[in-house]
Amino acid sequence: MTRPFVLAVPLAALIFACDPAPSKDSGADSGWSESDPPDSEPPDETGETDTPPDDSADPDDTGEAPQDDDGDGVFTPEDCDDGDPTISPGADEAFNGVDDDCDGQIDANGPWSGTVDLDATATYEGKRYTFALRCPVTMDRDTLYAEWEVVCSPDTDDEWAMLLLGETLTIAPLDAYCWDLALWEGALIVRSSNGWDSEGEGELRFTSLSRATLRGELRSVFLNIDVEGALNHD
Ligand SMILES: [Ca+2]
Ligand SMILES: [Ca+2]
Ligand SMILES: [Ca+2]
Repeated sequence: MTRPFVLAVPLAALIFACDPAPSKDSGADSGWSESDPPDSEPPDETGETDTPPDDSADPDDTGEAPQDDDGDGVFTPEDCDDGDPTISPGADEAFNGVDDDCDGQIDANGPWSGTVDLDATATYEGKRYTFALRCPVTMDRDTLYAEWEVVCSPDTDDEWAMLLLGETLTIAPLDAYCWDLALWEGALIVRSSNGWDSEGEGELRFTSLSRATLRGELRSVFLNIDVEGALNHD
């Protein structure tokens, strides 16, 4: 009785060592494993307790947690530059080529408008004629590019204005590129609807993020023009 029983133990141990998985299908020997003294615990419970710890590590990877790496008190994504504490919503916008207040606009880009006063003196056949006009200005600024235009409409009842200036007098920069964030300087062109044009010098200075001043002058043998006025950010 005792010898066959002792020999069965090492054979069963070899089967489990070579093939650990198929414990379910070894039902032919189940009568032996349940009655054997060393296997006192139920086999089903020991197999299931190994899996739960693996599931607890993964689930919270998809959401991005708000961060405030630059310590300015504004968290992402509201902070449009979380590497610079001087940039956040509510910060002061400055002429620096950067969107400081996270409003999507660099400095004071976008549309501007205003008016300039134009004083023109024309010399024609030995006589001097003076004209004073108030002209609208429009500008579209994109950081270092400020495309602006002054369109003057002289009095159509003034025959000398119609003859010397034309119905429309347009003033614009020849090159609208600003080399300085707060200043444009360069040549401007004055065009008349009468068919003539002439060049002068101009300056557009951004005195603040909401205001700019425009000055221009044209000096020729027959016509002197001074332009001065202001634009405001729309
Ligand atoms: Ca921040
Ligand atoms: Ca920031
Ligand atoms: Ca800025």
